[in-house]
Amino acid sequence: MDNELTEIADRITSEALALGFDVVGFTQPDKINYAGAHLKQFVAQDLYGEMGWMSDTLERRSQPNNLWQEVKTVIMLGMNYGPEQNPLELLENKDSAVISVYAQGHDYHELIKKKLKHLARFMVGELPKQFAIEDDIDVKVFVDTAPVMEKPLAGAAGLGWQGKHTNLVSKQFGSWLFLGSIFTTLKLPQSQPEPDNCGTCTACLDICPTNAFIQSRQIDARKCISYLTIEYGGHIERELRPKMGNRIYGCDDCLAACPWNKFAQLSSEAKFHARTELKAPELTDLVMLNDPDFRTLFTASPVKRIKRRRFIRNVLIAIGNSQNPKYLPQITALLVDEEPLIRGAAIWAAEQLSGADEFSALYHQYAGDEIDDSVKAEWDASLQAFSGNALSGAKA
Ligand code: B12
Ligand code: SF4
Ligand code: SF4
Repeated sequence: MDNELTEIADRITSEALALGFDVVGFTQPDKINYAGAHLKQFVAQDLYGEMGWMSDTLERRSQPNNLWQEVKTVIMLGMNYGPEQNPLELLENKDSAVISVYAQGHDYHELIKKKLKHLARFMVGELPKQFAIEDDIDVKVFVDTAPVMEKPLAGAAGLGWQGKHTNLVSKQFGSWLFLGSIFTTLKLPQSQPEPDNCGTCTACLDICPTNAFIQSRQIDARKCISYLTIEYGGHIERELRPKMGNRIYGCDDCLAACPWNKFAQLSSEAKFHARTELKAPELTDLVMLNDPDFRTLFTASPVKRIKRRRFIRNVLIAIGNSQNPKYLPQITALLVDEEPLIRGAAIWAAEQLSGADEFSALYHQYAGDEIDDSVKAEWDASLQAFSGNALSGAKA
């Protein structure tokens, strides 16, 4: 019987690899009981910001059996999305934007979900024909947005270990693995978990531009640039804006700093390769995108999800960090954009790139007509920054 279960697991593995997954492992739902306590701590400390679904789904997420009572085995699958170029190199050109590696190609949710469903159909339809399985096989597939703790499960299933940056690191693929899972009622043998191979290294914690790590393996999502640029829908805190540099969608710094990336390889999935126009697009081209052009440029890309409003906010922050006054005419045009979020970011960008007289002229021309309170507050904060700096002689 045990031999047959091992054969079934091997058959699932070979099918998954044929479908394009790079790593596969098996674990049982009770192997991550420790993670539920950490998740509860994360939620209790309010580290999740506006991702309200984290507290809403807390009980279901904290243990796979709370999500689905009947699950006996969790199959964890990983796809390598290793980039061609070290993403840290792109941070140097302040006039081009950096989109995180995972979003430079095709949306992984869609692609992985399709493959997971394929594998699930194989398990339900083909396995019973090939093996003497008495009970019906039931399966559910999950990727990313579902209430599943993918990283601890992947660690338990031997795909790698949770590094100090909290993401799963693999000896073979470094930090560049997307994760997905299949829950099944079939009881299968477990894989050997991978031990923690971080040792005394702290490269990922040290590199974080916003100091988002409270300690090793504990992130304050509210400070993470990935959260700020993708999940957060408001005016980003003023102190964090300069630290964002030219990162306009997500951030890869902690991932890219990991020494285990030395064994990483370019993804074998062509759809994950960077689209040329998304590798290092010019800020000047991005900032003027209207809604239809934004949708066209980001067709099938995860970037589309944040809509033009958040996207242009992010681009304007990158422009504010460029130290290049050539953008002032474009910024000025956006001071009257219909979106308050965009007007607010345009004010901050104008503050960064103009002198006191120029800013004062903009203030007198536009601030009086502003009707949104949050944008009025941006005008006031920028004006105050000028008067504060004028006193210290820093910005005039
Ligand atoms: C919410 C979320 C985010 C949030 C929060 C990030 C985070 N680290 O939790 C934000 C928006 C910031 C984010 C950013 C990113 N994300 Co994200 N995200 C998720 C999501 C949906 C849930 C993660 C979660 O549950 N977080 C809550 C915390 C509590 O969980 P945790 O980190 O697993 O917590 C463990 C440790 O922190 C530890 N712990 C907690 N407290 C304490 C205390 C002590 C004392 C100790 C010792 C340990 C400890 O125990 C916990 C359990 O093991 C998952 C998909 C999923 N369903 O799992 C993707 C996921 C984690 N994201 C992913 C990616 C790729 C990213 C980015 C790289 C994207 C980018 N380039 O911008 C960044 C990386 C930022 C980073 N350093 O984490 C991938 C990671 C793949 C991998 N190899 O691990 C996932 C798995 C999506 C996927 N299906 O592939 N993400
Ligand atoms: S993704 Fe960037 S901002 Fe977020 S924790 Fe990592 S280095 Fe810090
Ligand atoms: S950079 Fe160092 S500490 Fe961070 S995950 Fe990689 S090995 Fe671990």
